[in-house]
Amino acid sequence: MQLLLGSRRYSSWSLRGWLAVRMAGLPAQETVVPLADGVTAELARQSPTGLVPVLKLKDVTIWDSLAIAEYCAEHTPTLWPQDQARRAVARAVAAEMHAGFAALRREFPMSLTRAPLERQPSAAAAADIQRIEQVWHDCLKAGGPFLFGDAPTIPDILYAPVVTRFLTYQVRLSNRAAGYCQSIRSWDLMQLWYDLAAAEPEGWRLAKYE
Ligand SMILES: N[C@@H](CCC(=O)N[C@@H](CS)C(=O)NCC(=O)O)C(=O)O
Repeated sequence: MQLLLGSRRYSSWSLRGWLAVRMAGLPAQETVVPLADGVTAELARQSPTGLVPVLKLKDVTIWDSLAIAEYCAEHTPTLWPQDQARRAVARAVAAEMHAGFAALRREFPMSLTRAPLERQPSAAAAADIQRIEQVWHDCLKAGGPFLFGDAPTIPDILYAPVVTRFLTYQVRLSNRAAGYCQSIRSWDLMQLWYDLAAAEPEGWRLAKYE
């Protein structure tokens, strides 16, 4: 099994795929391809879409982070909440995140090892942030510290890169949302990803994200 990833500093979708595979304990060999300006020849050769992450199994290639997470959840069902109603809500949270928040993604790219800076969102990105806070509040009022209880599930995996953006760009949040960001940031797998990102070659840095 091979997990193809992009630069850990910048590849938010790769972070999701990696968290899912690691949470499921799947024995994937990890290969990191440096991102550049536009799809590189290496990415075009290795990925059907030229995008990462990609999970390659013996007979199957999975080229989307949510699909990878679903595959992992079939192996490790606790990646979704066990209660049916909560699982249905978790799927809605995951789907909204996977398909949405384009303005936030565009204006606040994931960049893990740059110095934090305060950045003002456009009206569209501010609306994205407001909606994300609403979703988090609705989930966390049941107690947290993760969106669906005391252990991370797929919605937390999908929101993890958003948390890094909020931290990097010093987005002002409610106490509850800020507390959730700290829960994600102090998750041991997130610390490991940050450490691996910091150890990547300096030559992989992209000026547009720094
Ligand atoms: N829907 C895909 C999106 C994947 C995606 O857009 N990946 C970005 C990296 S975060 C990419 O590979 N970009 C290629 C590039 O920047 O050259 C998924 O969920 O995996």
